[in-house]
Amino acid sequence: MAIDYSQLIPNNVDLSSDRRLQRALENWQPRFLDWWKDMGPDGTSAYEVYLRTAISTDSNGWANFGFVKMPEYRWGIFLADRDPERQIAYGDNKGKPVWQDVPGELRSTLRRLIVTQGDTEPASVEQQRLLGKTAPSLYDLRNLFQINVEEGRHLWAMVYLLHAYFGRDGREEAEEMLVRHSGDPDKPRILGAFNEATPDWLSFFMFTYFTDRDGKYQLASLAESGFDPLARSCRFMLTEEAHHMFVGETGITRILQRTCELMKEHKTDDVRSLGAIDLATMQKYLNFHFSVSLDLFGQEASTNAANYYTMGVKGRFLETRIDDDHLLTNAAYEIDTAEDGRIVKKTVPALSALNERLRQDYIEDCAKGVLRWNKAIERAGFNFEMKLPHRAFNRRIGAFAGMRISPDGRVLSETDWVAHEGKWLPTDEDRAYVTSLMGPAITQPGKFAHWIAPPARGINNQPGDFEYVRFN
Ligand code: BYC
Repeated sequence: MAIDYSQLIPNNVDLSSDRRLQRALENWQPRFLDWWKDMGPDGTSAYEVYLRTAISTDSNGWANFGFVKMPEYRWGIFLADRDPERQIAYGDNKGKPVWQDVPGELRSTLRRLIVTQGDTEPASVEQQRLLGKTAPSLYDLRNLFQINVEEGRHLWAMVYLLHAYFGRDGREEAEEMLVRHSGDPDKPRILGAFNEATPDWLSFFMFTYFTDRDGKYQLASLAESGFDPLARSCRFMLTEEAHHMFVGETGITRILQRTCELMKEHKTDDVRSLGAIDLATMQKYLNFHFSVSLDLFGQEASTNAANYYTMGVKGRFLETRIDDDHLLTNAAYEIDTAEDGRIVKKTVPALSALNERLRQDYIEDCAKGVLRWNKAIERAGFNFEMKLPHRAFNRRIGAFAGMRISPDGRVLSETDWVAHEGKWLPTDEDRAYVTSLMGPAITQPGKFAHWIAPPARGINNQPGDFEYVRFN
C-alpha cells in the first residue's frame, strides 16, 4: 500500500479509518517531537539536511532524497506489504495462518519484545546526541543525521504496534519510551549497550558496525514472527538498517586508510604523533564494541528464547531458508559455555540454544567486514590483522559474565586480567586521545578531518564537494 503523506502522521496502514488510534498517536506525536528537541541531535533544528525519506515500501520507493529540517522529517508508520498466504513457519503453530491480532496468551511476551526493541531506537539517538559538534565532514554529519531520523522512525514503528494492539498497557509503554534515557542512573534504557556513551566518531563507527548489526539479526528474527504486523514492521526497518552498517564499515575503513597512508608516508606506526588513530587503539575499540554487542543476544542457554520459538513469536535468522523440521524438538546444538571456571563445549537442546545460534550467525557476519578491513591494511602494504576477540571476552551477560578471559580465549586470574586489560580495552588515556582528535565540526564541503580519508563516493552519487548540510 502506498504511503499517505497527506496525513499528519504519514502511514500505509489506513490510519484515518481508525479515529481512536489516530487520535492516540497524534497525541503521542508532540511528545515525540519534544523528546527529539531535548534529547535528539543537539542544536540542529534549523539545519537543512540532505536526507532520504521513504515514499513507498517497495524497493525503489524508499530512498527519496531531498533537503529537510529534521524536526520536519515525516516520521510515520510504514509496514512492508502483507502476504495474505503467509503462515507461521516454525514451532507449535507451524503451518497455521499468521496472526493479524495478538493472541491473548502471547500478549505480555509480545509486548515485552516490542518494548525491548523499541527502547533501543531512541536510546541510540540519545547516545549520538553530541556527535554533530565534532563531525569529521559534512558527508559524515549527514550520515549521522540520516541514522538518527531513521532510528526515530523505528521508534514510531514499535509505538504504532503498542498503540494499535496493546490497549492501555501499550499506550503506557509508549510513554515510557520517552521517559527512560540512555545512561540515566534512575531510568536507564533496557539493554546494557544502549547505556554506554558514544562520545567520539570512532565509537560511532564501531557502534554502527557492531551494535546496529545486532539490530539486523534481532529484526530479522522478529521479521519471522507469527504476529504479522510485527513481522511486516521489522521487514521494512531492515531495509534502512543496511545503510547504518554501511556507515560503520566504511567509516572504519576510511580511518584505517588514513592511518596506513600516514604510516607509509612517515615510515612509522606511531601515528599518534601525526594526529591519527593507531591500529592498536582501533583494535581496542573493536574489542569493546564487539563484546558489548555480543551481550545483546542474551543467555547462551535460554528458556525465554525456546518459548519465543515454540510459540511462534520470534524465529531464527532467515528461518524459512533453513532446511530442517522447524520444530527443533529433537535437535541439539553445541554451545560454548562455562563450567567450573573453564570454557567448555556443551551440547544442549537446540531450542534452548537459539540465542547462541543467532549470536553465531552474527559473529560470522561481523567477521566479513573485519576481513575487508584487513584487506585494506594489506593493500596499503602493512602486516597487521584486526581480529574479533573470543566470544567469552569482556562479557556481562550469559555464562561468561564475571569471568576474566583474554581476547584469544584464555581464562585469566584477576591479577593477570588487571595487568593486561589496558592492552585489550580502551584506557582512559586512549579515550582522551581519540577525543582530542575530535575538533570542531568540519563544515566546508569536500573537506575532511585529518584522521579520516574521504569516502569512495558520495551519497546518492553526489560529487565530493556536495553541501550535504546547510546551516541556517
Ligand atoms: N541487557 O533468557 P535471556 C537495535 C535479560 S538492537 C540486559 O537470554 P532473552 C538497534 C533478559 O531480559 C536490537 N538484560 O533473555 C541497534 C532476561 O530477563 P528476565 C534490539 C538482558 O529474552 C542500534 C534475562 O536477562 N532488539 O535494534 O532470551 C541502534 C534472561 O536472559 C540482556 C532486541 O533485543 C542485556 N543485554 O534475550 C538502534 C529484540 N540480555 O526474563 C537499534 C528483542 C538478556 O530474567 N529482545 N537480558 O527478567 C529480545 O529478543 C530479547 O529480549 C533479548 C534477550 C535477545 C535481548
